[in-house]
Amino acid sequence: MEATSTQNITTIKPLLSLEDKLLARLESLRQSKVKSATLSDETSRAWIAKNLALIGVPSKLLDCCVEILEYMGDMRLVWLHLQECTGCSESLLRTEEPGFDTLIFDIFKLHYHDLILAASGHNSQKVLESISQTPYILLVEGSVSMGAQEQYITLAGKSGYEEAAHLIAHAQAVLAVGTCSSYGGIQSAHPNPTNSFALYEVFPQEIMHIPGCPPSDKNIIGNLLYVYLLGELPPLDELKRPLWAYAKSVHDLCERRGAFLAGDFVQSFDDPSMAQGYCLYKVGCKGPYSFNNCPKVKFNAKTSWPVQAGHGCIGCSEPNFWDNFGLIEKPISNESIKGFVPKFPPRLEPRITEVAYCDESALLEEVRINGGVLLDLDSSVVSYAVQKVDSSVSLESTESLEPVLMRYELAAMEANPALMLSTLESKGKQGSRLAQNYKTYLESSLARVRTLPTTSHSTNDMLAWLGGCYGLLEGLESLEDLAQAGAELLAKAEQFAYPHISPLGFKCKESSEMITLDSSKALNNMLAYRIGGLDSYGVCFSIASDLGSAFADLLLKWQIQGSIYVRGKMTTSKPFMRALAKPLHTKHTIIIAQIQDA
Ligand code: FSX
Ligand code: SF4
Ligand code: F3S
Repeated sequence: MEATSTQNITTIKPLLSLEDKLLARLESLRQSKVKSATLSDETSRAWIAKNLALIGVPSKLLDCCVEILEYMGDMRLVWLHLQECTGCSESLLRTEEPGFDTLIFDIFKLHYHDLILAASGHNSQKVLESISQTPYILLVEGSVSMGAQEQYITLAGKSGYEEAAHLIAHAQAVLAVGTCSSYGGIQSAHPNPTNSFALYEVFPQEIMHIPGCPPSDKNIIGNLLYVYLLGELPPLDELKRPLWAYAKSVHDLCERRGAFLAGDFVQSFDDPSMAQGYCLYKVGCKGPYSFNNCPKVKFNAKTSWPVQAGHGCIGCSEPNFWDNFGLIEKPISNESIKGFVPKFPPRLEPRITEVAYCDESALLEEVRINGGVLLDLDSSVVSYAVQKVDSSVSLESTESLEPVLMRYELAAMEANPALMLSTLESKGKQGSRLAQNYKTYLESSLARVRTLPTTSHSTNDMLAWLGGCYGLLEGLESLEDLAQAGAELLAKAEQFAYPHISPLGFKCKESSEMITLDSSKALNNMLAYRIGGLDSYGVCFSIASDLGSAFADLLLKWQIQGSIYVRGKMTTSKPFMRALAKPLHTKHTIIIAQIQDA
């Protein structure tokens, strides 16, 4: 076993660092090309240095990068307009330091862009046609009409589809600029009268997405710079967005995040607290569900961004955002989906096998011998198999390979909502402010929580603890049947009409045979979302999903081998199981274990 893993390490080629890649690329350019630009002036160097920081290239590589760009001086850019509002071009035009002119004449050479081209008519068409002799990178703004509607967008007599197909086929790289070309945008929103599509739905070539309606100039330029420097696309997420710009949510980076966590929400657009930096979730901000770096890079020469200007994020860089995020100025809720025709991607339904065992010890022996984990959420025990490694035994010996079972118990958690609330109040300024807002805005829940006894109700029964959370959110008459309240929470989670999970931040932490579900951050978040107007269905859905992710993260950290057996009432919750399976199902078989008495 040990010997094999060592062999694997030596046969895997280590991934090249960004630095190695850049140095290797410069070397190969030196051997294959001559320089076709000079960028050693201070303005160009300062600009390049600033934008290297944006895409994560260390500043010590400035000279190397300047030289690469000098070799790339013969590369041309073609910007094709299909169905769009020209907002993406407008966004780029407002770039600063250096101005747009330096950008398109010195650093990148813009060959064709019909909005700013001096030529028009036949002459502009000739400019576009002349590109066939030169290497070029294609940027496409706008979606493409297809079928009987193909002629809804034409350029010099050709359909948008024909022109795009020709240019995409011969480009060195294709960048979809804006949400329209990336995901269809407003044109393909219901009822899509021009039968328009995103580029990736029509063309087979690899296309990188720079979504946003519009995207910031920084995200357009940064990605172009990356492609010029590295000669390849940057690392992308599953929606083909570059991670350097789209890995974090708008909410993660937002300057009003502190107000969100304190439960301080702008109540309406004429509310003076808008200017005090209160959070815009209640007036519709979709920042928690939108992945983009707007708070960091901003727009219009870094002047501002939507939330700074006083309007919530509308999710403009997410697929089908016009149809999928409910009402623009209200939080998503089951109520708001009425009358909408959303285009949600199909939910991942993990392939789950059900297996019956006559007793628990038989299943545990199975896990021990064949590897795997038993997540027993009813008895709150997690058991998993590991290879026993004894360093005193030689590697050739098979004795050291006997697997053993590790056993962790879930630490008890406080399930009395009245005590959860008093803990919150004692958690610093932000916690007490949140508790205060809870009292103001969730008055009816509070009234019922106040009638509960203040004795501790500590439990490691997951469902009972969820019952306590539900009590805190919605109020609870008594502590007698917490498990019933927990089941209600899971039932509500099932009914949420949207796929958007409001991130809460549960974490599983391990220490000497115990697992502690760290819920301190998650409890604050769930209350903040509820105070901010996310409906009860949405909060319950997020709790079940986030818990599933927390357990998945634990298993990922343990690097479990083999099948994942899950047992208990939580397995009936689809949101929980989906989130648990999402990061695990490609490597593991997920099995619901039914254990009967022998
Ligand atoms: Fe407009 Fe661009 Fe939106 Fe689309 O931006 S700002 S409609 S993403 O293609 O022009
Ligand atoms: Fe910012 Fe919107 Fe998140 Fe509030 S909900 S913190 S305004 S991103
Ligand atoms: Fe768009 Fe939201 Fe940024 S609306 S511009 S992704 S803040």
